Amino acid sequence: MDLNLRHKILNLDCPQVMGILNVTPDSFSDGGCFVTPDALQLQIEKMLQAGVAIIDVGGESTRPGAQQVGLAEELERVVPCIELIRRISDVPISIDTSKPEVMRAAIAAGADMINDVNALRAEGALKAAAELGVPVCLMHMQGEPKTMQQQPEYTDVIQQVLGFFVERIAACEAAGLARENIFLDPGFGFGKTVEHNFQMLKKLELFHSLGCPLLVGISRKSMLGAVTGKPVEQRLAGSLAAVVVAALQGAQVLRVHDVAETIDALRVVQATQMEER
Ligand code: 7PM
Repeated sequence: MDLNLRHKILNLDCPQVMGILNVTPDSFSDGGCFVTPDALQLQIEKMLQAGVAIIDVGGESTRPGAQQVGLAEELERVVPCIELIRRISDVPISIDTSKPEVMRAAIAAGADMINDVNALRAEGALKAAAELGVPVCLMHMQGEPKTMQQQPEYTDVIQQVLGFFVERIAACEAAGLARENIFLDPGFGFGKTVEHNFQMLKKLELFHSLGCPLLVGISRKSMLGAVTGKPVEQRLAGSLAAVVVAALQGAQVLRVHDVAETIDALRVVQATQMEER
C-alpha cells in the first residue's frame, strides 16, 4: 500500500516514522528550545540525517490544559518553518493544525498532509482539506484540550473511538475527501485515562477494521510516565517499547520525538518479520 504525498510516495507496508517538530514556545517535551531559527534548523537536520519519513510541524500547543493560539501567531510560527524545511529537503511535511487558514497557508508553503487533532471538526476545516486534496490524519479526542483530562469516561473506549471514526470518515467522504487519503489515530492521552490508553494500545489492531492506515502518537506521553514512574525527559525506553507494541499490530506511521532511536527499534521489528525467517 502506497500513500501519495506531493513530494514523495510513502510505502506503508513497513512502519514509517513521523518526527515531531514543535514550534511552540511552551511545548511540553522540548521546553521551546527549537524556537530560534538555528536551533530549529539543527533539529530538522538531525531528523533528516536519521532518515525521518515525515516531519510534523505544529505551532499550536495541544497539551491538555493548554491555551489556544491565535491565527496570526500560529501562521508566523509554522509558515517560515515549512519554508525552511523546503529549502533544504523534499521530505514530506505534515501540518499539525485544526485551523483551515493554517492548513491552506501550510500547503501553499510546501506541506504535504494535514494532521488534525480535532479531526476536521472546526468550522471550514473539512472544506479546506477537501479543496487542498492532500492526505489527512483524523485523531480522536474526547472533550476539548482544556478540560479533556478532568474525567474521561467510556463504556467501551475502542468501540466508541471506532464509532467516532465511522462518523468522521463519512463526513470526509461526503465533503469529497478520498478514503485512501485518510489516516486514523486513536489519540493517546486525549480525553483518556491511563487504563483507556493501554486498552487501546493492547488492541490497536482492531482500529484496522475501517481499512484506513493508522497513525499513532505515544512518544513521551504521561501513560508511559504512569507505568515507569519517569518524568518526560526520561521516557525514551518506554516510548520505544510502546512503538514496538504498536508496530507489531501493524501501525503504519509512528509519530515520535526521538527519530533515530525509533528507526532502530523499528528495524529490529522488521528484521523479525522478514518472510524467509
Ligand atoms: C501533551 C500531551 C503535550 C500531548 C503534547 C501532546 C498527537 C498529535 C499531539 C497524537 C496526532 C504530543 C502531544 N499528539 N497528533 N499531536 N496524534 N495525530 O505528544 O497522538 O506531541 S500533541
